[in-house]
Amino acid sequence: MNVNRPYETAYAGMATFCRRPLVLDPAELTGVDVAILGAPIDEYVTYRPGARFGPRAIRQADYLGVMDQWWAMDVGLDPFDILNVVDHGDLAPIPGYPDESHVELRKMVTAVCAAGAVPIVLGGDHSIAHPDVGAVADHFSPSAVGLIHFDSHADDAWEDGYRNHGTPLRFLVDEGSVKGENIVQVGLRGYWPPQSDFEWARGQGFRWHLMDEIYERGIDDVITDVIEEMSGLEHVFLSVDIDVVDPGSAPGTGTPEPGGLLPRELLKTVRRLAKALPISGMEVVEVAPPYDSADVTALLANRCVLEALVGMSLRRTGREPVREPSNT
Ligand SMILES: [Mn+2]
Repeated sequence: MNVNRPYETAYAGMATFCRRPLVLDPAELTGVDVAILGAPIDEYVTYRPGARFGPRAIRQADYLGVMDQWWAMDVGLDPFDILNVVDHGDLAPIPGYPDESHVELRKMVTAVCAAGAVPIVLGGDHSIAHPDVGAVADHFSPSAVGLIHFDSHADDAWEDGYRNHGTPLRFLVDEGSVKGENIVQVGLRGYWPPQSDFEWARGQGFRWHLMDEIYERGIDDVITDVIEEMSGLEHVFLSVDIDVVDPGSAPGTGTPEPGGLLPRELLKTVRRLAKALPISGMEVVEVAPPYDSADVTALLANRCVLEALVGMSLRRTGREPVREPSNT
């Protein structure tokens, strides 16, 4: 037994995302394909706080630790064999000053884009979509960025002009970062926002797929439409509010709305979208560990990022998914 071997277990040592190398200096991101960073801020929630603890929980929600190979058995590849993925650490939040934190986050995401890497941001409340998507849109301007938004809430509310986690899409459209016609929303349900906000969004050219439509048609057909709706765009940002998933499966979130997606539907969908579309940025937000149970929400967010990496790997290699053959 070699007692000097390095930490290999998931419960020992420091947790970066899937034990990827920690690269804090943006100057060292050259050659990196994907940089994962945390945005531990939640001052802009309208109900229960706690998403500031999301990034740490998502990194820690991993029982595998150090492995030579992350074999995606449903697909037939190891994403870390194909993509150079690093953990870029966390935004240093300024507690109580979310606007200042947003400014710093925007700089951080901009630096990742400038290095040629795809930023994947672990939230944090959903107000961070404004700096996250805004930075990516600015970087690629004048080329348009499309936004696929998974959420139970539309997050494009007017709210008398106030910023909160229900208004980032309004800010993005009003400032011209993303055109309404390049936004597609998936999984909306419940009782918020009010009809006037849907009227505004319709006028801006937003498209959306309510949960009721997904029940009736099935997720795969709806996502085929989403891919079509994003066609022609060279850059797509994937924004995943974990509350798009049913709170029975993702209770660790601040504003749960019953009747959502199944975890497997979200995971398969994210993989499919990342294969089909040019993902230039992503965020997984609203994981609030204080309301979680047995880490299931944090683990789902962790795997959501992992499936995006698998999809991006398929796209990079031009491969079709090949399942590990059954041995029956
Ligand atoms: Mn949201």
